Amino acid sequence: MRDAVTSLIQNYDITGRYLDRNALDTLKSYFDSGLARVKAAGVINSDAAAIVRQAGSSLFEENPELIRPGGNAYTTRRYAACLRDMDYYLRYASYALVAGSMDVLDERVLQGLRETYNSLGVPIGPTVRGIQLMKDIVKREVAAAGIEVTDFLDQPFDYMTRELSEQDV
Ligand SMILES: CCC1=C(C)/C(=C/C2=NC(=C\c3[nH]c(/C=C4\NC(=O)[C@H](C)[C@H]4CC)c(C)c3CCC(=O)O)/C(CCC(=O)O)=C2C)NC1=O
Repeated sequence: MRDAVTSLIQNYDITGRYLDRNALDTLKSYFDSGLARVKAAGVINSDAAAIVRQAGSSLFEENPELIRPGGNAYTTRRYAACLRDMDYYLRYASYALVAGSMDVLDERVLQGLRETYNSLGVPIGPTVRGIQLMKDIVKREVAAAGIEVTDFLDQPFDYMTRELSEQDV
């Protein structure tokens, strides 16, 4: 599992280069946003259960067929599995925010996920919508906490969305 710094060092080491202007700019921007990343993870941590619950309610309001007979989140077990998945996405998003790298998402969350979902009939569209709803809530809460540098917030949520939605060619 890599973070912004180890990824960069690995890339430069492969070709035996010193850290050039580009590398230093990348590092500077990561460290400049460091405290804000940590604070954002703190906001997520302090309200994770409510974020998941709220995003889940909105998702089922928008897509009531999911929790009706025949829906993938119908029955208490599958409903709980769905919210548990949302909780995974939120927790790993908070790790990726702090790491400044999406590597943890590739390694721990996304690998084989689409295949698993396809085999269980878990619909990707609404899953992605759930991830986006959590993103919106997190952005609101982070802004409300007065954290200023926040352009990194979308990244992990949008990354998971993109990777999950990607079509096989
Ligand atoms: C940390 C990385 C990680 C992820 C991401 C993960 C996902 C994951 N979600 C699963 C199931 C599931 N996932 C869902 C999710 C949903 N159904 C819907 O209709 C909604 C759109 C959506 C919620 C937003 C459901 C309902 C199941 C159970 C499906 C079944 O057993 O029939 C399964 C199958 C095994 C199980 O039930 O536990 C996995 C592996 N597991 C992991 O270890």
